[in-house]
Amino acid sequence: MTYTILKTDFSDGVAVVTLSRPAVLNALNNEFFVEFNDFLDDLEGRNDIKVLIITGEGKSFVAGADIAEMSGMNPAQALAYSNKGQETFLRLGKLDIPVIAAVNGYALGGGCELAMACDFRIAGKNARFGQPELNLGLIPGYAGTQRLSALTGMGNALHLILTTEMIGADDALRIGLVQKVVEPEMLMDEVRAMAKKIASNGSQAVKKAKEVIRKGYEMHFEDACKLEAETFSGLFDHASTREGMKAFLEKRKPNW
Ligand code: CO8
Repeated sequence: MTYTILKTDFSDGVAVVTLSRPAVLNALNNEFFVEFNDFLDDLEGRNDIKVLIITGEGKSFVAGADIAEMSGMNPAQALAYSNKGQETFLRLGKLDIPVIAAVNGYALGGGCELAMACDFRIAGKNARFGQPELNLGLIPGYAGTQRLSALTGMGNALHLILTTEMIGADDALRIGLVQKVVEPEMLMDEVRAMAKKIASNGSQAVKKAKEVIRKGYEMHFEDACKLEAETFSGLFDHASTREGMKAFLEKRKPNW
């Protein structure tokens, strides 16, 4: 499929999608959501891809929703746009493969929200995070109020959203917004290596681990533990589980 805003690359079981509107620091517009949903439809139809990486072109991951496009909206249009963004970002958590944000620069507003919707985030040292919506008389609209609290705690969410302070990668790491900080020029190599490591595991177990962590997070603890035990035991029906344990005992690499 050809896109105008997205650049895609598929190799070694890993898909990389690069947002490319560098003239506006990859700001998210309506066209992005159309293309990105098409891309996700395409991805859901493939079984050769084990991990998705999302990144941005140039000096920005994503500098937020496109303010020029948003400025002309009335409340009904803004509601539809917020809903569209929330639904799209929710799809990332529901994908059965892991999604990694490779944050290469500004991740602001909707860009920080996109990164937070991924399963985890790896940042270049030069990355900058923030929710500057209050500067525009707005609040976050792609679930940033909720995901920032969930990932970093309510105090950090209130602090970042109310002050609109932009933080660097090391501070993002300190509050748990990102999981690892790397040299900017090594970002894609490191994230690809991480993705390949994930892809080298039994794909059924990778999918189930994501599913149980994601679903369990929304559940009562004891119900989530039950889900874990059921899923754990269900894997014993899979040849790949038998192979994983057999390979260990035979001191060789599993042949999934
Ligand atoms: N939207 C549109 N254009 C943008 C955006 C954006 N979010 N960010 C940058 N640009 C444009 C600039 O206008 C500029 O265009 P031009 O060259 O034509 O003047 C170009 O990108 C380059 O930007 P700068 O010259 O400003 O670059 P700097 O390096 O000086 O500054 C910053 C970089 C600090 C990132 C700065 O561009 C900035 O502050 N950008 C806006 C950040 C922001 O406020 N983001 C939040 C937007 S609101 C949002 O995301 C809400 C999400 C929920 C929506 C819910 C649905 C309704």
